[in-house]
Amino acid sequence: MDKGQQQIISAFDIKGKVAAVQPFGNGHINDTFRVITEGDNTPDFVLQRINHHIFRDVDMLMDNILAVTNHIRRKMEQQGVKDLDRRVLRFLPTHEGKYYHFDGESFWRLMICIADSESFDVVNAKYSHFAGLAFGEFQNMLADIPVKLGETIPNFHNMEFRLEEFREAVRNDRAGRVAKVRDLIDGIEQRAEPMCEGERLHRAGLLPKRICHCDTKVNNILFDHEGRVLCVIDLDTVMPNFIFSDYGDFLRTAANTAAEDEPDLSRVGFNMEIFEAFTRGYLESAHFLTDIEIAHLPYAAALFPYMQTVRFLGDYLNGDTYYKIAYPEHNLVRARAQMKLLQSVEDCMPKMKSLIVSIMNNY
Ligand code: ADP
Ligand code: GN1
Ligand code: MG
Repeated sequence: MDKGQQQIISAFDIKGKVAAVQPFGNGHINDTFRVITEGDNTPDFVLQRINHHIFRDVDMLMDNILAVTNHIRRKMEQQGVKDLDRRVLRFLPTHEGKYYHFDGESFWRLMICIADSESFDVVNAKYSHFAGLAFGEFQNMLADIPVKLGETIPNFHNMEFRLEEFREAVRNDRAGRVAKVRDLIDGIEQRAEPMCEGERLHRAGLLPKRICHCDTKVNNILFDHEGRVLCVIDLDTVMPNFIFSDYGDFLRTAANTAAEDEPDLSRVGFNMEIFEAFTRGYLESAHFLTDIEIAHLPYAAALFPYMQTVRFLGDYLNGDTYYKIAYPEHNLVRARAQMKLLQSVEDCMPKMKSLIVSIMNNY
């Protein structure tokens, strides 16, 4: 542990002595560390450097997260849930009573590390079913949050906006990379109109925005050792959105037969067993869904690999300014893998539609 980290941690109101600080997790946005404490009486902590180039209003960000975690904790208390510090994130205040510490350069936050938990980049059907239940329940609990949450990243999952941003990246060609990705740009443009269906339905008053997590990557859930969901984490993007966000982004990550950035495209595909298990769980717990929302779930399964192709390729064209990359062509490899996943989802469209009809008929 270096002196800088020690100073940052000492800004927070915690008991116990720190034994070590280690890098933690596979997130693309924040820098995350596990803070290991001495002895068994103090929990370990998770220290995060907030990416304030992406989350520009850190006060709004932390106010949102505190509102969300307090609301969920109250609901769970009413339901008699035990072990609350493993079921909902708990952030620690600084000695000044704030929920982040600014060290002159970066913003830091500290939360309790959820003990005996696991996070995965790959899950089986059983875990996916529990994840479906958990995200339906998460949206359910937040439906009556009494405060208006801010949009921590404006237009985050607005497909029309993401396409405008992408077209600007193509026009500017800042990194001189457009010529070698023409095939991908064409694939994006061919699908642009149908992929903006969500925004059109919303303007026509047919599709509501509800409080969603908006980053339901499978590694943003912590499971216990039996595969049950303990806690939904990474709450930076909780905001009003179409439920498609939470449904689609989980499938984008969990139902992919390969990694998000798999270079061998023959390994990338859409796993219908995971699709079915997650969809069953989600439909079991998300009782509030309208017929239009349910009918568009297969659209949502396609929308997220599509949106992610647009976002990864856009970042590649801009010279890799948004996502952390591990090697120079990483964003292009990610974009190609997401396009391949999208093609595979498109092939499964008829099967997905009939499966959803049959699940709904059996309720
Ligand atoms: P990012 O926005 O960069 O994805 P996350 O908040 O998702 O950051 O944290 C990155 C990883 O750290 C998670 O995928 C998870 O493995 C681990 N992690 C984060 N918070 C906790 C926590 N409170 N308890 C246990 N593990 C955590
Ligand atoms: C980012 O923070 P992380 O790694 O869970 C991104 C998501 C993308 C995802 C792609 C704030 O998620 O929107 O879908 O990478 N988060 C933000 O893997 O942009
Ligand atoms: Mg994350």
